[in-house]
Amino acid sequence: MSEQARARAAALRAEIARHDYRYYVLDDPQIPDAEYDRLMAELKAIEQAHPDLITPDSPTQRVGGAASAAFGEVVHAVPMLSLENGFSDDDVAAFDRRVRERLGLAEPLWYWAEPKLDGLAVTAIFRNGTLAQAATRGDGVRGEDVTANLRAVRAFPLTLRGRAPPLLEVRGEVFMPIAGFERSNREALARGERPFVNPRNAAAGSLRQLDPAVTAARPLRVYCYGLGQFEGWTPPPLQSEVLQALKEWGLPVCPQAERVQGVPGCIAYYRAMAERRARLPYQIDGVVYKVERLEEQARLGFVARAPRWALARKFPAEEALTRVEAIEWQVGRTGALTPVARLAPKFVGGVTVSSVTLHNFDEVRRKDVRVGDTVVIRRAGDVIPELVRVLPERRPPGAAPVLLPERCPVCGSAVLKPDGEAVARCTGGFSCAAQRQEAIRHFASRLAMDIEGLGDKRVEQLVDSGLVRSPADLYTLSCEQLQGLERMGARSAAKLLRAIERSKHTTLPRLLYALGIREVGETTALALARHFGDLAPLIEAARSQPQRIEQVADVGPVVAAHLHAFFSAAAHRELIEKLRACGVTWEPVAAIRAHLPLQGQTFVLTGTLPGMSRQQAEAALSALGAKVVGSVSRKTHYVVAGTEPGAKLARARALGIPVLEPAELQRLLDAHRR
Ligand code: 9MJ
Repeated sequence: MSEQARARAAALRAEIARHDYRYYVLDDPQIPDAEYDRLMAELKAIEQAHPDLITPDSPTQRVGGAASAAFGEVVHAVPMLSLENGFSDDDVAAFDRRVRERLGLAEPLWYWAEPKLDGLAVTAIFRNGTLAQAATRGDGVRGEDVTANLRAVRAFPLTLRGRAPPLLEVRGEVFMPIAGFERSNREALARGERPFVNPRNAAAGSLRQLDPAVTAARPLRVYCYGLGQFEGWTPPPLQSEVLQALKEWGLPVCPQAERVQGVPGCIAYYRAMAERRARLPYQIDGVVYKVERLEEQARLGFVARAPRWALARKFPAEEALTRVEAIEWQVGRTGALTPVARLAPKFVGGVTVSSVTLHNFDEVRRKDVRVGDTVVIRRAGDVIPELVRVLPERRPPGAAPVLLPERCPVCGSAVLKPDGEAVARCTGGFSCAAQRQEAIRHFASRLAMDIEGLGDKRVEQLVDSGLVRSPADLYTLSCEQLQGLERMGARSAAKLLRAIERSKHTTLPRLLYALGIREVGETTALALARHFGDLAPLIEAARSQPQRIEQVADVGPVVAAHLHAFFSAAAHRELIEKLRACGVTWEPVAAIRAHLPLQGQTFVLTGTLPGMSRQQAEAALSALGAKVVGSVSRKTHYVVAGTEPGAKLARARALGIPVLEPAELQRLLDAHRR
């Protein structure tokens, strides 16, 4: 009986594989689905009765094992290249010219032209004819191991037919045909789940499933279009013949590919596919041309990440008309006001677009977008949708130009847009809910109040819990309040409170910088502190005579305007009073000046400093009183040499000037922090 069962199971497997091949590769099914299902049921029954007869490549074993927690990493033996893009007939002609020049050929070349599928690139390794490993493209060098998931795709073979090479790696695109995409979405909606945005996302999302059973349930297809590594085989001379060989081994290839000659052939193929595009069963975003002869492909090689022997001619981004229903202003973490056009929802480029960013007020003016306007919108592939232009002839009467709001839509503070800047900002800072978290993170940062342990996550927690609405609230936090937070035990609460306590004694430049006033970085804060000596005279000048601020070295009207706006807000002056009331103190600047540790020392920087920009290094040194100059002379006290130092290092050596390594500079700065 068992021998009989073994033979029947083998026969069923072969028959099922043959029907898969006829269906997915030849697109010529021989039996109705019900008959196929009957074969599968019979095989399952035999395997259930005789589990020892189960083979790994049995079609019943496409989904095996449990869902994994993460994808492993795969290093591609042959990098997975991307494609150079072209957008016009001229780009195609230029590509063809470059190729023929490199090859030294005058006569027209043959190309293999194929649709450019919009899915997810994968690579699959067959060892001795059995699917052994599959991976995504990733960054082209390393991808994710999706072996279990590709095995679950019925349209892709587990074993190759005929006499396949002992090692064969094929590359192709996993995609979801439009009919399957629409069916999946109808089913998702019926279950109350969210539908996929487009077939491309559907394919990528379905293959990158930690549970292969989910992948198995999705109507995915694969078309192979190229090779990775192989052994024990000499490929035929032409790309089209390679694909024919893949097809004979049972791998699905795109049936709409063709051999074309020269630029006219390429352009005719593009036009024909553009015309057929809407009727194709799958989504494409262009066509791909590949030099037919493999030997010529090898001679051409590749540049950066794309082969010189291929070009993707992309379809133009799809455009559509819709109406602007409103223009809203969003306030970002840094207070930048971004105008957003709300649109009558429109399906374009594979997604429904219902809003587009207008970037900034200048852009609104330049395009003269108004509420009620009919506008052209555009979206290509992955790209975010954009508003191309307004159709002025369709403007409704009375549509008024958009005005920049005078008040922040979130907090009601004044909005400031300095002359010559494109971005308008809310001046609310800490008092604006949109900016609170970022403002407090900056306040606590190392070069500001330097509160150790108060990073992004903690600040988010403190703000979200409502415990901290302004920096002054940090100084009234209690141990009990902190311990009420997630992942915060008694010890870490006490540690954080100690760090907050330590930050109370600070310096004027640090405090000024911590306030997060636009354009007031560490260097400007230091210059302001030195000029005004204390906060009160600076506030006084900022409020009543901002032009006086422009007398400070390196400070111009923009900084003066920001200081004016900041200190004109009562909330900010109250904040400073609260900080003072909570015990925050700062040394008067005259006192700092008297004992600046590097006063009178001259530094020269050369090369790249790891982990620190040149500006940061200069600011840190000048905060300690040092002068940073551009060239080495006998008067230079120290030269700091990073990686790849210039001639300055040689000159320092010649003059016998001490040279510091980056680590030594860091130690020096750390020793004098605050
Ligand atoms: C797509 N996406 O359809 C290539 N592709 O060739 C086709 N992608 C490709 N070829 C080399 N048809 C790198 C990528």
